[in-house]
Amino acid sequence: MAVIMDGKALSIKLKNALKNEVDELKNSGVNPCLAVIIVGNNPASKIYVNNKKKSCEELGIKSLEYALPEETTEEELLGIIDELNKNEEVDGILCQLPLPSHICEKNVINAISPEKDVDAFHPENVGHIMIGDYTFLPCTPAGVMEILKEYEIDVAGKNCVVVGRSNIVGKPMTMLLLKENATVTVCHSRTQDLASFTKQADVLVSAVGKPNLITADMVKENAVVIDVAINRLDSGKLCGDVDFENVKEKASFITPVPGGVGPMTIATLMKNTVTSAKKKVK
Ligand code: BQF
Repeated sequence: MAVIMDGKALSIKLKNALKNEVDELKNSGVNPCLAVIIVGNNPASKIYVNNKKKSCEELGIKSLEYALPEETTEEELLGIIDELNKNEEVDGILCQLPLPSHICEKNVINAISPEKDVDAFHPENVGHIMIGDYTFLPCTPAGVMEILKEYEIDVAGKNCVVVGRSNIVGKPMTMLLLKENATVTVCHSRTQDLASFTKQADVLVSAVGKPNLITADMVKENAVVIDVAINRLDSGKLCGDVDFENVKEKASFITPVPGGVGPMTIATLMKNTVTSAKKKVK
């Protein structure tokens, strides 16, 4: 039976430490501020944006919410981003993804000033992550690395398998594991015989979005299993990619959904916002 890795508890611990940093910043006259833009009515996006606002409140970070209607044009959105780029009060800017299909995500990501890009999606920040010298951490992958650190799991020399190759999770996850000297294999929708790879994994990270994609027969005995996905079942319940009930009997460590990686994504976002605000201290 695996140790269940409590991302929720760790996120609270990290946010408590960040709260002290926010208090210190305020004492030196700097008020951290995060601007969150949401376009349209995607119900999951609304929940995520609320989670971000709530964490800002807990830490004493000011949050500005721009809830824009579905019909917002790309031009209007880019105009708001431009204003926020110029607004010296604002330390971090994020635009909640996905965007409605008439807006080009690439144009939006490229419009956010790299200095305020707390999601680390701008190509300039992606480049920094690739080189391994960066200020803004990629939120979800950095959250995963914090969980591994908390449970004293050293990935150096281990076989790590990342399932999923998105720009948001899979690719930056690969870079962070590589930085810590793991041997990393990336699997994706076109991988032939996924199980032949996952069975070799000492550390398995799944970021796909398919319930029960990872079953117990695909997992090596005593593997560390990190479930990054958030799937909403018809029942309304959340689950990840991993068949948790069966895999937990075989793994040595496993993250639950909810309460695993998700809260750590938000904690990293708060950390990036504080990092950005710190640049203002004279
Ligand atoms: C939890 C996200 C897919 C696509 C876009 C806590 C979050 C989720 C779960 C959360 C996510 C997922 C976010 C839990 C932000 C993580 O208790 O398990 C927090 O708010 N997340 C996002 O902003 O965009 C996404 C997943």
